[in-house]
Amino acid sequence: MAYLPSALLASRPVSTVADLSLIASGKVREMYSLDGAGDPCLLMVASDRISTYDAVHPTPIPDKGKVLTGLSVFWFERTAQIVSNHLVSATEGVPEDARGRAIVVRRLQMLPVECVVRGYITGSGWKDYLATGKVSGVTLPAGLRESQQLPEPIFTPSTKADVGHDEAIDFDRAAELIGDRELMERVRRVSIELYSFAAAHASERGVILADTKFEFGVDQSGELVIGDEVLTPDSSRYWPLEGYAVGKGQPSFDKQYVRDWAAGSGWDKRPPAPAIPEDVVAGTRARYLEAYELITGEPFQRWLDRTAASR
Ligand code: Q0N
Repeated sequence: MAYLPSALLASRPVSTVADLSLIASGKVREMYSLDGAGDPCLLMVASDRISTYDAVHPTPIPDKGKVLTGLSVFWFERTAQIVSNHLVSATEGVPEDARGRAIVVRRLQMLPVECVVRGYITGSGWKDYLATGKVSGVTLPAGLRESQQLPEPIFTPSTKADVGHDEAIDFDRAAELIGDRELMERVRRVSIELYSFAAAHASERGVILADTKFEFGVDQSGELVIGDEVLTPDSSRYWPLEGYAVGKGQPSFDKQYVRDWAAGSGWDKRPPAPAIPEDVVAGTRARYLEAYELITGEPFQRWLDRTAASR
């Protein structure tokens, strides 16, 4: 075998995700270790898997992972003036078989709190409001109706429950969990600023950003950095402005085809989720591409070209 200097061996680009070690996995995404010559990095990979009613379907939605990754990168690039983020590269260091649906990120120490911002009252927030008049300890005005816009965006943190759903917590509990009240105050301010920035952008394009979830970490120097995916349809509720009306639940921009089909399919919404028919897959894929192009104002093909392997 030909001699290769060890420096070259160590930095040789990985050509397949299969060669990496998995360090964390979610329902539809994976995180791999990617420690090359430089800083400790990770590869965050978005799959084409889709979940509805908290269950993952066995049928993928082609290009969903690329749409979500492209949207995350779009928002990372446009919100860097608000807060630093973990994005390192969407090209260099991304294995060829993950191009377009993966990014190299900085390794952070993640804060154990999910940072939810709500501009509209819906989902678990609506349920909590009906039961208590509050969401995550934030008292809301009486008489709100489902899907109504709130007087101002609210920060409603939650924690990952051991099993089942995230658990709403109040600000004091969140501060306690991260052990630094000043840092938690910065997290809240930054979260609301990110939401407001993105909601204003979306509304110019005929889309309501009802709510969203951020995950933050700190880097080696202790600086606050936003991680995970940001402002994607998987981490946010995007509603078409057209047809929006208070007093009822709103259709989801991306998953409504699957939910409508599931409602008529006889599935009891408990795992395992059923296979998705071809026409529903095609309609859902079209919605993801439409969301990408609506929100970014750019053709999806430009993302594919930008991230295509050069060899
Ligand atoms: C990290 N998660 C949870 C499935 C799990 N930049 C980072 N550094 C270190 N750890 C993490 C990140 C990030 N982001 C976050 N697990 C590890 C959320 N997901 C992310 C996608 O894969």
